[in-house]
Amino acid sequence: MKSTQATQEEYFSFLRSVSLLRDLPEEKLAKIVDCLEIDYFDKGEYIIREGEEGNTFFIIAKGEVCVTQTTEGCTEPQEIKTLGVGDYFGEKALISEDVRSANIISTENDTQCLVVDRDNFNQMVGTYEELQAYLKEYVEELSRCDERRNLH
Ligand code: WNU
Repeated sequence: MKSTQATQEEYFSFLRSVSLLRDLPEEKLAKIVDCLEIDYFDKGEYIIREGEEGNTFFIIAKGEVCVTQTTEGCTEPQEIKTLGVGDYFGEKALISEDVRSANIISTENDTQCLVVDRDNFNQMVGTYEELQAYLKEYVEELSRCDERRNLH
């Protein structure tokens, strides 16, 4: 990300406020700020599509998104939750080395996401064991949720 130092500092302190990244060392966080992309989405726009390949991890900096997923016996994907500022998504495809497992749709105009690509995600997570363990467990829990949802 190329931006003014003021903006860099804003993103730095924002990222520090994201619970997942709370304990990351200073230089790691600064590195993430350096390689961030910012993406903007309008209301109704798909940020992630279930079944597609994905190589990015997202942190919501502004706005709101909803998570929907194909459910057995339903013609339309079902809404499973909404996420807001400071929440993140897209880790599952990166960690499970699988396609996207749900849709992520912006529910507001001018939703802003900080986007981390796979290489930087791996550097952020890979060298930090607690974070890796936490996310891995969370992703396994999501798989169990998916199964349960489709078990009727
Ligand atoms: C769910 N099932 C599935 C969410 C975000 C982060 C964490 C929950 Cl740590 P992806 C689609 C994304 C997926 C997840 C997100 O959707 N997601 C879920 C579920 O019940 N995915 N399969 N709930 S919100 C959420 C925990 O980030 O990653 O790359 O793309 O598969």
